[in-house]
Amino acid sequence: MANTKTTQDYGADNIQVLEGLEPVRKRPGMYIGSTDERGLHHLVWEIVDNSIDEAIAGHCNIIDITFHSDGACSVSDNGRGIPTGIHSKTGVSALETTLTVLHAGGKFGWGGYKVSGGLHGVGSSVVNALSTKMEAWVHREGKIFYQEYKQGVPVENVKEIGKSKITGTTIKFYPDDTIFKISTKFDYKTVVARMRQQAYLTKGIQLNIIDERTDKNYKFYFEGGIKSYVNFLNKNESTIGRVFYSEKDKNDVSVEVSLQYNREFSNNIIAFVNNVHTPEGGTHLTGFRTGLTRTINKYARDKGILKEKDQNLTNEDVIEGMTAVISIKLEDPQFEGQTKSKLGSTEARGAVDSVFSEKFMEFLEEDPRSAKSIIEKVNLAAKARLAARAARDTVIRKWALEWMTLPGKLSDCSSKDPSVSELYIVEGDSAGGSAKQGRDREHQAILPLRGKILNTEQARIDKIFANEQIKNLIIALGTSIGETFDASKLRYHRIVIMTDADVDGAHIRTLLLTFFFRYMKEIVDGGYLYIAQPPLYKLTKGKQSWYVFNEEEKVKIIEEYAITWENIQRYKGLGEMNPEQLWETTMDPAERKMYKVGIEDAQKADEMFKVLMGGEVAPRRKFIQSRAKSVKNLDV
Ligand code: 0RA
Repeated sequence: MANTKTTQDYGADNIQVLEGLEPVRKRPGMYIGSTDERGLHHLVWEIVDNSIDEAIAGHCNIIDITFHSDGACSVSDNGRGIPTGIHSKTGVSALETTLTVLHAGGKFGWGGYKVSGGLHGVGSSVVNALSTKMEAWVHREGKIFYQEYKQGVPVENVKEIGKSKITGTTIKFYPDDTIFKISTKFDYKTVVARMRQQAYLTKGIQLNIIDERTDKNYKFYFEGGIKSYVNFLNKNESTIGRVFYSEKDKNDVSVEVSLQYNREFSNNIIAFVNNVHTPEGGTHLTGFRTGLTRTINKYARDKGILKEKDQNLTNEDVIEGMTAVISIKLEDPQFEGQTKSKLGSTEARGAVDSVFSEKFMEFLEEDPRSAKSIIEKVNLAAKARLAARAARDTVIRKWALEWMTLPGKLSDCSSKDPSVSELYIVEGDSAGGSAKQGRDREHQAILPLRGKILNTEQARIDKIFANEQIKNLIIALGTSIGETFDASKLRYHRIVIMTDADVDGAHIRTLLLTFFFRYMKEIVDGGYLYIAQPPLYKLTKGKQSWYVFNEEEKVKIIEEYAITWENIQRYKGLGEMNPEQLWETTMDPAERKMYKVGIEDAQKADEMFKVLMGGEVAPRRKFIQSRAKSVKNLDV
């Protein structure tokens, strides 16, 4: 095998760098994370990232990603073409080396580079190893070079197959179904979403997705790069001031920042290192926050808006309602934290702080209208913060005694062990009554909610504290809220939202979800939140009866047992069920169906909540109109 030959022929000092591909096939998860659909798509990202690197280096501006009808994926770029000359260390062509040798680190002696894919850049050789077949075409020096591989092993040497007037690289691969047992089918939507993000992050690049299996295609090109990204993120918001954008290198760190304020209270700051999202933040984000806070304070003070010496805007004030994208590129980034997605490189902090502060101050000076509305916005946030703190202190003081006692509405369970305790949040007093009688008293607590709870997307924290329904809920949960929130004090590890299967029920459920998303996200992240699934119908035939949970099931049973319509009982609300029925169908752990609430796509959920619950009416109307038909199934 070519790989074995390399290590033997070129000495021990190369062994650390060069390794055969056998370990990749033995333990694919170690290289691509998993062998499910995620891992499968990882192969595409890996190959595309290499072409994007060529674009970042300034040598390529078009990348085609094609899904062929025979199951292959190919990626073509118009870069310089991977060198096909003999690599001095391995004695084989650079092309073959790139595609057959596992890179330790990812940097290569022949002038290769690796900027993108900081977290997953394992190299094209890994993709090759996990493919039944791979083919490479290189247009370079007026010629076309070609090589084919099977499971990572070259079929023959690189050969010349023709002449060419262009330059570029095409890699085509067939994922191995003995490795990707679940599926080898690439998902168009997943690829489109990823390529959209990559296109934003690489200004001026054109990404074409061509799906020959379905004849669909998609083109991405954003002249503005991350500025276009900020516009996209703010598309449903009422914005404040113009979009800020800057780009500059400092001490070998390339820094790109774009931002714009809107009227929301929350912020949406997304950071990338070498085109990889860093949800845990890190030094680049710290640099941005410090620079932002200092610059706005200085500007406001210089302009006489902040008068008293000790009056200062906090970071919390200046990021309220901010949409920002921070994208930095640096060589050899260091990551830390649990998921290794928090940037630790110290040089990033200073570089982002200094580049951003300088350019943002220029922006404020040169665009006084934007500056004025931004300062007004952050000043308002500061005022609200002080007022909210005062109000909260008063409320908390008033509550201090109440915190000790559980709300009278709550029918608690006898177990004090959170891991086996459940809290049912039930719509209305009558359903609450049934649930209370039907429940397992040892493990199930019932909290009835009367009427509508507060729309927490629009309300400030002081209002939330004053709302009776929410107050009961917070006390029952035991965690407190806001700065004093403590997930370890949670009294129930299953919190079940149980509402009627009608529009009102859906509304209350959405309000509760909004509350948890906004103020107790850890409860969602921790997997503690559930939605109960009460039956829609009860079907009876003679002495037999069935509870059914959806229309399909209903039709099936009706046809099977020839049930007549007069028999069919539709539950309009939970209150119509007696305690035994409620227990049997919805609360008995052995029989019930529940949906676990998770944040599959936090950004999407956030957008959805904003559209549905936020202050802007137009996007909500648009959303509801566009979904009018499917709104019945609005299960968030
Ligand atoms: C290093 C050097 C050169 C080209 C590339 C890398 C390269 C790699 C990939 C991977 C996918 N597409 C690519 N395109 C180019 C050539 C250096 C030179 O010509 O001087």
